[in-house]
Amino acid sequence: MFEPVLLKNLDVPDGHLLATYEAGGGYRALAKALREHTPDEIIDLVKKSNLRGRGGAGFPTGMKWSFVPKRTGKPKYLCCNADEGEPGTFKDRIIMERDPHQLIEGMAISAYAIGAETAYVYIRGEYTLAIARLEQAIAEAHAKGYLGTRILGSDFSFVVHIHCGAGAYICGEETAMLDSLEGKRAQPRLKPPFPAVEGLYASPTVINNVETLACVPHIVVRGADWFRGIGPDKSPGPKLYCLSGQVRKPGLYELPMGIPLRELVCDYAGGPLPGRKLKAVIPGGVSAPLIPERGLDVGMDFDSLAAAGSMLGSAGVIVIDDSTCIVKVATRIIEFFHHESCGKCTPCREGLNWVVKVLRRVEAGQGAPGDLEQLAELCKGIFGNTFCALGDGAAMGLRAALAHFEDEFVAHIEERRCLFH
Ligand code: L3W
Repeated sequence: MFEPVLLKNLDVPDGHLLATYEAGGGYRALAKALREHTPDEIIDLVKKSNLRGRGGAGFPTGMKWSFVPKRTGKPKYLCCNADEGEPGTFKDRIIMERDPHQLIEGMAISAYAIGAETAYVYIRGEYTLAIARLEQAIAEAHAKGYLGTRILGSDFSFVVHIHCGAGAYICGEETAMLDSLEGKRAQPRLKPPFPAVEGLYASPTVINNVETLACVPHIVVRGADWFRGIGPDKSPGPKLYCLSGQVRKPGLYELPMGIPLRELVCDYAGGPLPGRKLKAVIPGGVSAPLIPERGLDVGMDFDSLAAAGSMLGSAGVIVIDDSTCIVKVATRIIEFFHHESCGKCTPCREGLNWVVKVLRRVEAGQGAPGDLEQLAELCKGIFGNTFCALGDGAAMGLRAALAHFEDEFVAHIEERRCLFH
């Protein structure tokens, strides 16, 4: 049995309150970091732990922190990406609702490491309970001296502000999020420069996901070796998996990184609904290409999933059974990306518009010979040609659906109907 780390307070009554958090050892990591370690030592510790970003891309956290220039004369910022707009993803919401101090402590230690005195939590506006709980937790932490000036008697001062999003998926893309924080329309920026060098208000800015930051206090208290001992060495740690779709026991599961996808879906989440068979699984939010049933013996970690042609992404695991038409799944997903495209770059704005038109007619049984070739051509025009990962995610997902379930697309075109409805 895996002992939960990030979700250890999930079922503790009043787990969101400071008193409960302190009773479970909360804020000892911050005290230890400030008393026993220099900022550089914390960066080295996080590097040694091999912690990788839990927002989607899996970039090494300690390395990202080390890119922040030391002496620029500019303020440095920490931004917590709590936008969590990826369909099928709800892990960060649970951390913020049930254990907000875990995040605040992680942010304080991370800010100390990179030399930031100000942080923003960019939180999805629909997350009303999480917003209320975070606001309450920030006020409690201030009152107790875990936030504010000269924290715990040290030279380190740090404040956290909450900024609520207004419902745009693109704000989860880190540079669009920075534009939104600056009061502009959210559109991705060209990288480089990366935010670590030139981010919020053109100052060095580290952007980390909620779950990533929540790992930091545990690494400080229990050590880098402990963290690396959980799951694959290059992609270690406790991991939150969001299970949804056509599965018996949907919900949030904390298990080691690297657990086989089949075990996660069939053993932990109970497998397909009664009388149904597994058809495919989307392992990491709709930006991650689907994996057909025969490919489910793959580890749920960044490298194993990349080698299998998909990605861990946000670990939003969406289960699809044999009652579902993949043409319909692909059309709904591309409609989502098309709707959420910010429109800044042409391949994404025009390409997805075109893809949606073709997919809708194929889905409706009005497709024409050549439509599948056209879809493949459009994916080629989008992939790798956009400012941000939105267009790539859409193209990769559609390519996987076409590659693994071409027969369903062909049937829609040739028989002029859906075989499932
Ligand atoms: C400094 C370098 N920094 C890379 C940083 C970069 C970013 C991170 C990953 O996201 C996935 C996709 C989406 N110097 C650097 C450097 N960085 N090289 O490392 O960068 P990258 O470019 O590999 O990926 P990305 O485009 O940031 C792609 C998903 O992330 N996504 C994330 C959303 C997250 C949330 C959330 O946390 N709540 O919504 C957005 O597009 O799906 O899977 O930090 O700056 N040489």
